[in-house]
Amino acid sequence: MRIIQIAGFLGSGKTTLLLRLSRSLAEEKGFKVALVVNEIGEIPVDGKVMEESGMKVKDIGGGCICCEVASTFAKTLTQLYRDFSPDVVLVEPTGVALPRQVKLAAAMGSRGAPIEIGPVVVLFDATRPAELLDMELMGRLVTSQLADADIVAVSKVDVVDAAALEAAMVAVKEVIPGAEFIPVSSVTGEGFDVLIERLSADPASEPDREVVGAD
Ligand SMILES: Nc1nc2c(ncn2[C@@H]2O[C@H](COP(=O)(O)OP(=O)(O)OP(=O)(O)O)[C@@H](O)[C@H]2O)c(=O)[nH]1
Ligand SMILES: [Mg+2]
Repeated sequence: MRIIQIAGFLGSGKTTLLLRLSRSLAEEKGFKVALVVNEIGEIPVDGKVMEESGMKVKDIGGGCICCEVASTFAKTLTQLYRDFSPDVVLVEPTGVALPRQVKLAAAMGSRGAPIEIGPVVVLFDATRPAELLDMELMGRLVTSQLADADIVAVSKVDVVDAAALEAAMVAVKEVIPGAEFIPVSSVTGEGFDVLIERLSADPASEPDREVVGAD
C-alpha cells in the first residue's frame, strides 16, 4: 500500500490536484485509490461522490496528522488496508504540516499494514513565489516543506507565463538546489502524465525508497 503525500502550503492547490490525480490513477493505471484528507480546506472533498467512483475517502480532523492526531492517522491507514486494501493512498496534510513528520506518522501504521512510503509531492504555487519564500513571512515553513519533497510540483501554471514559471523555479532552486520539478495545472491537466508516471513507477527502480511494514 503506497502512501503518496500531496503536501504544500495553504492554498497551493493540494485538494484540486488530489481529486484530479486520484481519478487519473484509477482510470489510467487501474489502481485502487484511497484518499486521506486532514483538514477542511477551501475545496471540500465530497466523499460520497468519490466513493461512487470506487474510491475510499477518510477525513481526519481535530489536529494535524503529523503531531496531535498522528496515531489516528496511523490507525486510519491500518483500517483502510483491512477494509479496502488500496494500492495507493493519497494523503493531503494541512498546509502547515512538515512532510517528514507525516512520513513518520504513516510509518507507525506499518504494524498493521504493509506500508510503502512513496514519493512526497510538495506543491509550490507559481503565482506567488516571492511571498511564499519571504523569510519574514512564511518562507521558513515553505522552505522546510520543499526540503522534504521528492517532487516539487509547481502548481497553477495555467495562470502564469513562461517567464514567471521560470522565475518561480529559479527561486525554489536558490533554497533547494537539487529540487526535481514538475510544472502542473489541475485545470488543464498539464504535467499530469509526467506526474502519474513518476508516482506509479516501480519502487524497485528507486533503490532509496523506504519500504516498511507488516508481513
Ligand atoms: N488556475 C488554477 N487554480 C487552481 C489550480 N489548482 C488549484 N487552484 C485554485 O487555488 C485555490 C486553492 O486550491 P485548493 O485545491 O483548495 O488548495 P489547497 O492547497 O488544498 O488549500 P488548503 O487545503 O486550504 O491549504 C482554489 O481557488 C483553486 O480553484 C490550478 O491548477 N490552476
Ligand atoms: Mg485542501
